[in-house]
Amino acid sequence: MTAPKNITLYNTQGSWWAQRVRIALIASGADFETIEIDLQAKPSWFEKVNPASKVPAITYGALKGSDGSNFPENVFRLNESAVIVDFIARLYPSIDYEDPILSAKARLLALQFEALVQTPWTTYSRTIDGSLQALLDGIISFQPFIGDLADVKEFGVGDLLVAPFIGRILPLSKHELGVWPEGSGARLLAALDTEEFKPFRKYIEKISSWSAYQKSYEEGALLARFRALYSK
Ligand SMILES: N[C@@H](CCC(=O)N[C@@H](CS)C(=O)NCC(=O)O)C(=O)O
Repeated sequence: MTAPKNITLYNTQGSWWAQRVRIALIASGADFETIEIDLQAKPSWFEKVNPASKVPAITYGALKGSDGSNFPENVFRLNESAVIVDFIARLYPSIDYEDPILSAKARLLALQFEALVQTPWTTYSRTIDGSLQALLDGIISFQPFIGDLADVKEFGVGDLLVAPFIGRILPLSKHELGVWPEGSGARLLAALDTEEFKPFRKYIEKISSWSAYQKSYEEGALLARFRALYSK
């Protein structure tokens, strides 16, 4: 295959969808450029990059040093974080597990996380009477999908799809950043600190130790985004 072309990422710090793509690009070792988009004041040309007007989006093959407003019409552009990550994985296969079985397990984990944890977490953290028990039940059903992945030292596409979401549960809880009664974050942390949730904590530790994840993530920006979102 010919060498990959220049990738430009249209990013917003604090966006978890964009963080997926940042992790993929950092893990790939690609020489990519980043253009920050202020979602409160999007530039008029941004709709040309992504008609859905959302981050993340990428261009592939644009000249380096573009400010985003002046790339040629025929440059390839792509949106939707999971599709962009797949595209990057085709260009840089090393961002996924070499073992197809581990790759499939991690993708299944990401899918199950969305169904079993993401939804009850959103309800718990964004509604005043969300159920802690429903969230804990979801995590218990999710844990078997972690299996041996928490012990494997490698990382893959499934892990990076889930990382921005699983990675913020602990910091947001610690800083009580939810639309929830005060102390809800502390109650969740106390529950997760028990033996029953050891696999979940272990998997979060694995993600947190990943250098591509660490480099993709600035806790200050994440907390600021949620403080603004929740007017806290
Ligand atoms: N399904 C899309 C979701 C992207 C998305 O919703 N991005 C948010 C930021 S986290 C956005 O750009 N929203 C537009 C806005 O706030 O105006 C993906 O996976 O890329």
